[in-house]
Amino acid sequence: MTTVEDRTSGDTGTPLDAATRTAYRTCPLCEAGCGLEITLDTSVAEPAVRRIRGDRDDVFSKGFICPKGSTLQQLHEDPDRLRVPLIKRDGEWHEATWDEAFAEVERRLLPILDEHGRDAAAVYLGNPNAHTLAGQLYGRPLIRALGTTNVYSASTVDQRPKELSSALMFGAGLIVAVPDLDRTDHLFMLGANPYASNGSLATAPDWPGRIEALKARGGRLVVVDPRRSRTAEEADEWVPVRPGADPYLLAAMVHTLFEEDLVDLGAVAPYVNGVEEVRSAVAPFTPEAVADHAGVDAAAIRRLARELAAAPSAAVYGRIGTTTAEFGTITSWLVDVLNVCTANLDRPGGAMFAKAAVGAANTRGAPRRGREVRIGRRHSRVRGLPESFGEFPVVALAEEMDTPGEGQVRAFVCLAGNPVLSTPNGGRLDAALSGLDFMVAVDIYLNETTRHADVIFPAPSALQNGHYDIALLQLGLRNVANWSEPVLDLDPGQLDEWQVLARLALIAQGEGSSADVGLVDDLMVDGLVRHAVADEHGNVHGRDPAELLAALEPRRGPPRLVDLMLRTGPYGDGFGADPKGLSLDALIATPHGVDLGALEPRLPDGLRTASGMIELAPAPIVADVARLLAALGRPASQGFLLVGRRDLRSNNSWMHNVEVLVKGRPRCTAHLHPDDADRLGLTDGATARVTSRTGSVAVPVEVTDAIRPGVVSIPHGWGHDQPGARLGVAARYAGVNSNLLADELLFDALSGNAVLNGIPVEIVPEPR
Ligand SMILES: Nc1nc2c(c(=O)[nH]1)N[C@H]1C(S)=C(S)[C@@H](COP(=O)(O)OP(=O)(O)OC[C@H]3O[C@@H](n4cnc5c(=O)[nH]c(N)nc54)[C@H](O)[C@@H]3O)O[C@H]1N2
Ligand SMILES: Nc1nc2c(c(=O)[nH]1)N[C@H]1C(S)=C(S)[C@@H](COP(=O)(O)OP(=O)(O)OC[C@H]3O[C@@H](n4cnc5c(=O)[nH]c(N)nc54)[C@H](O)[C@@H]3O)O[C@H]1N2
Ligand code: SF4
Ligand SMILES: [Mo]
Repeated sequence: MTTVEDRTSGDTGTPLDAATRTAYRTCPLCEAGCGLEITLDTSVAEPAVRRIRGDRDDVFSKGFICPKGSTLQQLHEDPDRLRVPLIKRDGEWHEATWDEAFAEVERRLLPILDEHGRDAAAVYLGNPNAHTLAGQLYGRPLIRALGTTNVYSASTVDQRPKELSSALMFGAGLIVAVPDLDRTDHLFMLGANPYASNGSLATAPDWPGRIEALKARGGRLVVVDPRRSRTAEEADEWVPVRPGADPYLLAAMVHTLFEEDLVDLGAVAPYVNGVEEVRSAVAPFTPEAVADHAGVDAAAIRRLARELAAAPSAAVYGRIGTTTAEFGTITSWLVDVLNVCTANLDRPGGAMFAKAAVGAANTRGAPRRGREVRIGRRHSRVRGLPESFGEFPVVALAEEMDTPGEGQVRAFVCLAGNPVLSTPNGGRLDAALSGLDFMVAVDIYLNETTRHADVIFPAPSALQNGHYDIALLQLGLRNVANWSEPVLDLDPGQLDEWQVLARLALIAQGEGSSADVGLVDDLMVDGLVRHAVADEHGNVHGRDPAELLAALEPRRGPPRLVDLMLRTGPYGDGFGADPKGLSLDALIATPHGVDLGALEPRLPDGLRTASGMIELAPAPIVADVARLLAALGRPASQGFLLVGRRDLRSNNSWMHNVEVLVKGRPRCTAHLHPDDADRLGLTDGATARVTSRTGSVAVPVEVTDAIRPGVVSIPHGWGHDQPGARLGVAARYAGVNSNLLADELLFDALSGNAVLNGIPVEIVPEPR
């Protein structure tokens, strides 16, 4: 019998007797980027996937995959996956040709922009944009073509605070210090559960294996989490912090370092500004002052700080539990303050910077030269929330749609996103979407969000796409480069996703719905070539752009752009300058990837701040510390605080239509501590009604002592019982939308990031 476990470890037990072909592809589902070995049956007219398992020869993942990796097959074959464009007329969906669908966008979108101005259109970029070449490369040109300032993305329900603190401290949003997991002696982790998530903002396959190796070599793992997560189970110490209180814990740890004279900047000392400002900023946060608030006693806080300082090497790492919080930016900053102040920044075993082969800000231009990072250059119309990195916080999206007046959003372009399930007060957004004049989506499903669209363009399945992790490899725990060729052809007449984005851009620019996508593509490559030859520190400085463009022939689209970026990147062949260097051809010849080595110290040259220094005390963050201090005086909430969690078999909102992943015990449940359950009269399997300011859900309870009393945990991405969605499997395992409870009024003031953890809720038993 083939069990699910067998299957997901990659072995279907089916003998591969037929004529087969083997393809290799990086899994695009999460940030781990595992190598997949995909066997195709070629004895049939349409090559069909027979088996997907971990690629044992992948230079980074070495055969590891999680249960999701092999489901690229199920996703590809899912009968609910959209394959042709859809147009909605009088509430009914009609299959359309590509030309008809683009014509419909032109016919309906342009008059809205003409009448109400460019800002009348809003764009939302969902998470998969970071996992597709189309999204990574052609999303921005579409935004530029739309000319709207109403740009939103999943980044403000995710990592924006870390991008902001990193930009202010090191010079760019993706110059993020990652824990050197494979060499560290001490990993201090907050708000992350890589046993479920496989790691985030720290790219490496097989976090579980790497954590086990850490333990095997005598290293120490401390996990700070209100839940005793799977990762906390593996830890030497679990610190059950109160939701949202990480900044108090960290500030008191920094305070302790100063108080006990343990601050040691190590090798980066000559490049650090602002140490004294940090000392005074954390002065009020004594361990005694924060202990109650943080839910961690003062002696433990001091000990945690001393252990961090004493470890031969250590890395502090914070993830979604720390960024989707009221003081997300301060917390993200304090994580790196601790790394710097314990001599752990930029050294093996500490927190280091990748040297990516493609696209990184810290491999371009002059060493130590960068521009001032500016935030809040604009403010949102209704609530005046600040822009960052060219985007408004997504907590402002619904109100921009449902608040009448000059500048109201009337049209919506949703690219690979499901904000009804993934952003706060999903109920309000759901209603706001139904009031729009026009919406267009690019997606693979007709789901809770895209059901509101007037036109949906289908994106190809991952097996039909080429792939390179431009963004994620900038956060690599090792330097690697890996290109994936498309495994299967596009369907006859089907457009690639980049072509869809390019055609939408051309429509928005007024070029017409049948203009040639080559226009957008050529403009992109021209721009990149011009930048490359102008970079005095690059490997093609001063070369003739025409020569480079000729050498990139005959490729078009993402392969051409990736080839250019590889060749002009830090390991590139420089179009002949270094014949052994990287190019797309070189990567195609090495389908298991190229290992470029362990992380190496990159400072000070890798800094891109305006000062050329590490800014340990960025002014906007230090100013915000007053808010943190003020909140310390706030009476602790008496009710419950809602936090989320992830499950290994789930991926945000969109993989619940894969039967092998969702079957079995229900995963959308509320975790409650036994003491709380007793007090409320709730037992395992009973239904609780959980209510916040914004909404209410009825959800089955799982009683577990793996959670701090006073905290309830419900995973996000569920609630698939919406009429009009076309998700046959997911509807049978619907669950509830936890973001009906998340409140759009709760956000990190500095970054605008949503608070998704630590939401005040009430719980009562639901009568049967
Ligand atoms: N309460 C709570 N809410 C959260 C979080 C949390 O921890 N708690 N986490 C937040 C985080 S970290 C994130 S990243 C966001 C995610 O927020 P979103 O990006 O809005 O949501 P996803 O569920 O990732 O939805 C992705 C969409 O892209 C579609 N899709 C999948 N592959 C492709 C493709 O190749 N091309 C195209 N065009 N579409 C594709 C899917 O069908 C789906 O509609 O959710 C956030 N929301
Ligand atoms: N299987 C799976 N993998 C995924 C995803 C998925 O949905 N499923 N999503 C992907 C995406 S988009 C992302 S961004 C990453 C996220 O990757 P992770 O950050 O590792 O995400 P989680 O597994 O949700 O772990 C967050 C932890 O924070 C804890 N937490 C909640 N509130 C607090 C708090 O106030 N303080 C502290 N210290 N901890 C808190 C939660 O209990 C939880 O254990 O995962 C990626 N990988
Ligand atoms: S860990 Fe992530 S990248 Fe690796 S197989 Fe699973 S979903 Fe894919
Ligand atoms: Mo995310």
